[in-house]
Parts: sequence; structure tokens; C-alpha cells
Amino acid sequence: VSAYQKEIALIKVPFGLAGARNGAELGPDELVTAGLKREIASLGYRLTREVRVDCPVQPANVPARRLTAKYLNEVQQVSEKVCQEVSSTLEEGAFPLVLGGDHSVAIGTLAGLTAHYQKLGVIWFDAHADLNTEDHSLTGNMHGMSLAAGLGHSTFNLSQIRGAGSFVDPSKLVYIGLRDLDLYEKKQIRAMGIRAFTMHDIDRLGMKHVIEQAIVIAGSGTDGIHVSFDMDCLDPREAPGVGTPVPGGLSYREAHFAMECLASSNHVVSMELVEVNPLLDQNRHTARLGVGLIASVLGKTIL
Ligand code: HAR
Ligand code: MN
Ligand code: MN
Ligand code: MN
Repeated sequence: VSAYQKEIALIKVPFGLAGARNGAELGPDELVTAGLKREIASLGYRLTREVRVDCPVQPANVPARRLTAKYLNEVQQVSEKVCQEVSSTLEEGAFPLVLGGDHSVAIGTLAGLTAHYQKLGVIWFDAHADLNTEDHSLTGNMHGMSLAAGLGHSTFNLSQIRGAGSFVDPSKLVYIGLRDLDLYEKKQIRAMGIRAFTMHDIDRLGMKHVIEQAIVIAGSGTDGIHVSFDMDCLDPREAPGVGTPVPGGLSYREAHFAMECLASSNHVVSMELVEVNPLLDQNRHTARLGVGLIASVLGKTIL
């Protein structure tokens, strides 16, 4: 975040139908209750916009047959609204902070960001690659398809969202924290040459090296870096309140250090934090970690 940019928009997206289980729709309120707005204010930001995107909730009768992309219409509706909010925020010169919701909200965020930035860098913190298409997903859960939509691989993609820009450039995309990939996703990462720092790489190289490389890849020759932070990148022992926990994840310290490095890079132009599930959490612990990570990206330092 550049020092002069001290205006921020809070875009809450209480949408959870594209996840694996109920509860992600409660994420935005949980983050606010955990003290997010206090942190933002004490960092000297002016909150220029605070919106709660109107999101469809679970219909009475759940679709019976197995769909290749569940709740596609709902995801499309939400994506268009998020796209609009992110676009307006950027036009006003403020920093968009999007609170999920499940990770399908990233489709709308990417749509709004690409409308404004020709060359967008993306760092995707996640245990998962979210690269499935409707034809390859084993679950039909669209939170596992958001990057495929951003890259234009899936049938439902950015080009179907009113106001979206062009697809994300895979050479400017970096993963951090991967450890649970479907076979198709592995093939895609290799075929596209996407830079992926798996947990193995973090163990081998250390987060310092990993985040420095990620900032170079996503930050050089781009208009800025979007940080898409799926809370399940963290180890579930520390962050149990997520819908699809996978053992062997990032420690809070590692993630927090990465956020501090991102802040001092001055390249971050937007952030989203997704997949906080209060129903699976204990004592709001996961949301509190989320608030700490956001504060660090926004420039909070220890001393
Ligand atoms: N790859 C699996 C699927 O497609 C799991 C995806 C889980 N995704 C998230 N977001 N929680 O990363 O269903
Ligand atoms: Mn994800
Ligand atoms: Mn994930
Ligand atoms: Mn630079």
C-alpha cells in the first residue's frame, strides 16, 4: 500500500453457497466483530465506502442432481455486484478490501480489478489452487474454480461479468501455500508455467525467499499486486475456522511476515480475505488472525 493512499473501502460479501459447507457467509461480520474497523482506523485510514453486498442465501430446496457448477446463477449475480463495488472503489482512488465469503467472491474482485488495471499481479495464498473448471471439478463447488474463471479457463469466466476487464496473466500470478491439488490442477499449473510455492517450497526455501520472489514476479512490470488470501492457507491447528482445512499449512508467523513484506513493497493495490467460517472456529480465533494479517498488509508494524 502506498503511503499516500490512505482511503479504504470495505466490501463485505456474505456469500457462502459456493463453498463446501455452511458458515463462510458469516465471515465478514465475524471479521468486523473481531476488531477490523478499529485496526483500520488506528492505522490512519479513512473508510470512504462500506458496503454489504446483497447475497442470495441457501434456497429451501437444494438442487438434487449433482451439478457441474452448483449455484452458478448465484455466483454470477454476486460476482457482478462485487465487480461494480471494486470498480467504483478504484475510480474513487481508494483501496478495496473485500471480505468473504467463500473464495468464489474472488471472481468479482478480479473482474473489478482487471477493469481498472491493464496488468494486474496476483498473489494467491491458499492450500488449494482453485483452478478447476465445470468439467474438471470433482465437487461442483465454485470456490474451487475462481482462478479458472479469472484466467478464462472455465466456461463461466470474467468475460461473462458485466464491467470486467481482461483475463489475469498467468505469468503474473503466484501461489503460496499449496498442498491439496486435484490432478487436473497439477497439470494446469505445469502446462501454464504458473509460479507455485507449495508448502514443500516454503519448508525448503523459507518464507523470506518465497515472498521476495513472489513480489518480484507479481510486482515487476505490473500495475500492482492483488493479495487474495484464503484463510485455509494457514495451518488448521492455528486457524481451525475454515470450511476445507488441510494439515501442514503456514504458521501465523510465516503468513504475518509475508504480509509485512508485502506492505513494505508498496506494490499492493487491493486485498481480499476469504473462507473464515465462524461455525467451525473457537473463540473467534481464526477471524482475529485474519484481522492481524489485514492490518499488516495495511502497514501495521510491531514497533
Ligand atoms: N479442489 C477442491 C474442489 O475443487 C477443493 C477446493 C477447496 N477450495 C477452497 N478454496 N476452499 O481454496 O472442490
Ligand atoms: Mn481458495
Ligand atoms: Mn483453499
Ligand atoms: Mn517494483
